[in-house]
Amino acid sequence: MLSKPMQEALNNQVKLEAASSYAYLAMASWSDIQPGLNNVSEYFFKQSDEERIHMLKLMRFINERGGFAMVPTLGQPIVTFKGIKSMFEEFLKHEIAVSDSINDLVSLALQEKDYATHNFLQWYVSEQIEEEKNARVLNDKLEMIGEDKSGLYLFDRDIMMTRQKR
Ligand code: OFO
Repeated sequence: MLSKPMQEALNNQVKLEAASSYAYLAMASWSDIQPGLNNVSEYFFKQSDEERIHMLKLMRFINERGGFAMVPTLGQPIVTFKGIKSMFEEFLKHEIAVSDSINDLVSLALQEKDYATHNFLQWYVSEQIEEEKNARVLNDKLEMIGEDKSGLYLFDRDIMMTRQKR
């Protein structure tokens, strides 16, 4: 059975995963209308779906453990970007915030001696290592490319491969 504070913290994480899904959906849509960024757009559509799965996994766990998973209210995410570079910076910033939040959940689980939740959260810990790394690698590549159009062409062409390796 989940304690009240644990349940509340997990529901906050549900909201954060939903907000991630929304944020990446906005990135997908913005990229979709930029010339030559079709694969970047596809990448974020997929990323958005993945975040929804993270949210669902949490909701099912909360209910399974005797809590009540609440569908959160969401605000509008950032929908337009100065450019591809600033969009990917937002992406990394967001993933770092999610990792911090997962870490806080893990320490709360330990504090509460809730080892079932602690065990469940390990999946998210590994997932965040992967997601943060991916976002960082993509930012590094964009940094390297700078204003080079052909570099950007290759970046878009190859971006889905960085997902397939996962
Ligand atoms: Fe849910 O993994 Fe990214 O945010």
